[in-house]
Order: sequence, then C-alpha cells, then structure tokens
Amino acid sequence: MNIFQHVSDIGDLSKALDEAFEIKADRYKYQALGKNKTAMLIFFNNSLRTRLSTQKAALNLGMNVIVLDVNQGAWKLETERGVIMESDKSEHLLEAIPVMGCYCDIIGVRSFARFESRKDDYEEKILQQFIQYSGRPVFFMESATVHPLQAFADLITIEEYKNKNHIEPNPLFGGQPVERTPNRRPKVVLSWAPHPKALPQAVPNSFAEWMNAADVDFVVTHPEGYELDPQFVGNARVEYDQMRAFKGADFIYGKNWSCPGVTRPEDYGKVLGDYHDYADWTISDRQMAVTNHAFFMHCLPVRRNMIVTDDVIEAPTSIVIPEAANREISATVVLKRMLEGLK
Ligand code: AN0
Ligand code: CP
Repeated sequence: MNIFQHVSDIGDLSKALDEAFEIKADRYKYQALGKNKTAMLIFFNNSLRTRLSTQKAALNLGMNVIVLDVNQGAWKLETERGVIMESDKSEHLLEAIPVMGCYCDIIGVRSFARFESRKDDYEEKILQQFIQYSGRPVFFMESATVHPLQAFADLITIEEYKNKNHIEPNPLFGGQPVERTPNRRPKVVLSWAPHPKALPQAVPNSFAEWMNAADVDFVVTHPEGYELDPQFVGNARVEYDQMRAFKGADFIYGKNWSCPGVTRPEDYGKVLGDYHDYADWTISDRQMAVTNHAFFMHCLPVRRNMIVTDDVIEAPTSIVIPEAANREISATVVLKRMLEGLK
C-alpha cells in the first residue's frame, strides 16, 4: 500500500478486520518488520490521539519514529507556487517535502481543511504534494477531506460491539448493566450535533465512506444545509428528523461538521446561523431513549453538553474510550501494509 486515503486503499474490508484482530491479539507480532525503518509524522494541526496512537503503532512494528510539529520549531512554510516570498514564510513546501522524504521510509501527514477555498480543500492540495514530491508512501492522519485511520478504528469498534448483548457498567462512571438485543446487520447513525466553531468534514466524510462499504444499515442525520459531499455520502439514507433517524439504532456516531457547501458553495466551512438555535441536536437521553440501547461513539476530542451530554458519554453504552484505543490497531495495520510494500 502506497497511499492510505480512501476505504478502497485498504482493499477487502473483512481481510482488513481479520488483520486488525490478529494484531489486537498480539500487537508485537510483526516487531521484526519495521527494523531500521523510519516513520515520519508531520503535524500541521493539533492532535492527541493520532500523535500517540500512530507512534505506538510504529513502535509495535519495531520502527523508529520522528514527529514534527510544523508550527512549533520548523520554518513557516509557503504552500502556493509562484508567490514572491517576501512574507514571514521562509521556506517553500516544494523544498520541505522532498527534504522530509530523505530522512524516512513512510510519511504520515495531518493537514486540516483551511476553509479558504472549497476547491483547494476538496482537491487535497497539500496532501497531493506530499504524494507527488516526498518519494515515500503517504498515509493521511486527517487531511482536508478525510480521516481514514479514524474511520478504520470506528469500523473495528463496531465489529467488536455489534453482537454484545450484555454491557457492564462503565468502570470510570458506574451505572447499571445494560441488556440489549443485537441486530445481525446493525443500524448505524451518523448524527450532526452543534458546536461553537467551524469544524472540518473529514471525520464524517470518512465515516460515511467506510460505513457505505461495510455491512451495516447506515443513516445520516443533520439539519438542512449540512449535506455531505456526494463522493462520501453516496447513497446513504439522509434523514433530517434526528428523532426519526435514531429510532431502533444500534450505534450513534456523534460529530459536528461545518457546512460542506454542497448546496450553497458560498457557505463552505461556515457554522450556519446561531449554534444556540440547534441546542435540540445535542445528543442526550431524550434521543438515546428511542434507540435499541445504542452504543455512543465519537472520534474525540468532544465538547461535553454541546455535542453530547455528560449522562450519554458516561453511560455503560458509551464506547468512546475503546474506540480511541482502536486507533493504535488501525494505525498498526496501515503501517504494516506500507512496510510490506516497501521495495
Ligand atoms: C477536529 C475535527 O473535527 O476534524 C479533529 C477531530 C479528530 N476537531 C477539532 O478540531 C476540535
Ligand atoms: N480522533 C483524533 O484524531 O484525535 P486527535 O485530533 O487528538 O488526533
């Protein structure tokens, strides 16, 4: 594997899941594979989970790891070709990328949507340059439009929980055990929720792309105006009534995203209206009550009582921590596949 961007890059999903569970059972099984190989992780944006879980994954495989926070210590980078470089940006991405490639075997890059131009973001202008000029396999650690390491971890988590009928109380927060009747083909609902600041569409885009490829009944719910790009949402069912969407659901995936600009390109990257007016969309016991004792998922970081109430995220059915734990597993599978492909 030379690029990890879309669900299609991982190939057969049941094989990928088998590999994930093989690694989860013995995460050091492929320790010898990464000997004398270096993973370089480049962050243009903040991160807790991606930074830690991907480093851990590289260590599982016996790799060396180098992490660079571009905004802390590196030169400010110009990204546009043709600019007379007289601003505070001392170096051009077109030199920086091939230089980074000199010191490693595999590169991971985090570079969020900038919301300056829908076209630039949806063409993946930054990541495409890493693919073109680094000379190395490139995996996306949340780009302008996708977050595939997250979506893969989400799929692993759904696979682990979909057949559970007895859930013990959350060891951190207590509560009563929950009994539920699993569905053979689980109903998975991606729900928009309010947020004070504009957030990228990468997480919902990838989640939709991966759920469309998985064997689940997938529904997306959001207020009008937040329609996801057709290349990701595909033929998924879209339901504008959140309560109706939640009916009988087995998994609720909460996430905010800013306007994808599908129907009104001029609104791309905006928070539509006043977020206080969408307080009803905050995921609470009111909506969870109509589900099939659904599991609650979120990629994290999450703003409590904005996206989801304390009660829902602390309930025995909240699986946000095991979901985050699976980030190590998805990253280990991806790095393993890339190592196997090195010449
Ligand atoms: C980012 C987002 O919504 O895409 C990262 C999530 C993994 N979240 C924030 O910027 C708060
Ligand atoms: N879920 C996720 O990618 O978290 P970070 O932004 O902390 O890496």
